[in-house]
Amino acid sequence: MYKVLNNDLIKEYIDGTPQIRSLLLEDNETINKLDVSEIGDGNLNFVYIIKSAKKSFILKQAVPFLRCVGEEYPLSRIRMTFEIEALRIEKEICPSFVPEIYYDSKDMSLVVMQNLDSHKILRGEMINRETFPLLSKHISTFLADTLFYTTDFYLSSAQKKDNVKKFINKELCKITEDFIFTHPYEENKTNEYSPKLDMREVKKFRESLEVKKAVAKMRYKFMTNAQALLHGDLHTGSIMLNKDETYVIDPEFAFYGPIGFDVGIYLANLVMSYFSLEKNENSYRDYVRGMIKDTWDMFASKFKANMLENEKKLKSLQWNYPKGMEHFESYTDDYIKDIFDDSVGFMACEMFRRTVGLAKVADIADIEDLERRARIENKILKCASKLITSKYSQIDEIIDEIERYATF
Ligand code: SR1
Ligand code: MG
Repeated sequence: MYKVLNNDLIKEYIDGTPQIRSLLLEDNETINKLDVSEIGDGNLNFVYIIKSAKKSFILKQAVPFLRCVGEEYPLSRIRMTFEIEALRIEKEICPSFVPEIYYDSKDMSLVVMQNLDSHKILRGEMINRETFPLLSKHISTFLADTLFYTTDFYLSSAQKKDNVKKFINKELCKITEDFIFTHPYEENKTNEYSPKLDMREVKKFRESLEVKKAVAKMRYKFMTNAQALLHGDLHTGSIMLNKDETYVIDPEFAFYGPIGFDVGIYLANLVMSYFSLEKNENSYRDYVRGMIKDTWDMFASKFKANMLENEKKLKSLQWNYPKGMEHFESYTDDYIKDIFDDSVGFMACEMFRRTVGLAKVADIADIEDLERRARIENKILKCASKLITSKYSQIDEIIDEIERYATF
């Protein structure tokens, strides 16, 4: 039966659950030998690290409300079931980028997994100006593979539809629909503005026909375009890494949606880190610019390779004629261009919501000089308005645009 755990109840729970007790303790050892601490700083769940002399693991539990708001915002615990199912699929596709799961309980809405104790959260690492030479290679592979091997291009028609049904993640999709695509563009009590933010800038994008129509289009795509199984919340707080390894965590928002959503959310978080840099941080600026470019370029070429390799294997009748592969390649290029356009649109939506919505990014929210913070936020809002209302054909144009708005 479900109950919300705390430091003491976790020990009792482990004592009564042989599958996880045996990971930590010998039969004759007492549960008091365990060290339990809550380390969660996310918006939704509670995360504990549990250590014994021999091992440690992470226990993550969903509670029946939204953690960052409190019990007055009920949220069903089913999100943990989506997280567990998504972790399993992602692990199968990308074993080296997804933590090991040791145990799960849908009744208790919890998962017990690998403690990534030699890894840190990417957002914090970027705030500390750390660099990771393998990150873009790893993340672009995670994106290209999870987002290709869950599409209709790879799965059978029936399997894809079963997956779509399995991942009808109504409540967390509604959170995204509200907090990314709705509330930031209206007067809403959940919005939060930094004290010195120029509210004229907020009014401007909220009352721009072009911006409102473009956001409405992205919202509708998010709700209807079931292309692939998305992570659904791939910001820099959902990645743990060190110089050699990269892990993607927290896929509770997983559902079948537009591929550009995962790509765009990740890129937007790099862009916001870029905007947060000080004038003299030239080399880190080059590094972040390189991350944006490499992530997109490597994602696009790996996704294309997946498409072509798979089509060759299947030799489907549709393209089985002398110029067929050439035509399929051209179709693939068009498909990837659509993903690019979507990624830019979703990137802009994430920039708006992290500036005026409830959930901020520490890269900017932790800037103590409030005048400087507001100046950066104004630039982000202007840049997001431009990105979402313009047409681009390649990533370098996006990077140039961002640079123009960041104006150091
Ligand atoms: C209101 S919940 C805020 C956000 O936390 C998660 O990480 C998602 O990004 C969600 O939109
Ligand atoms: Mg999360």
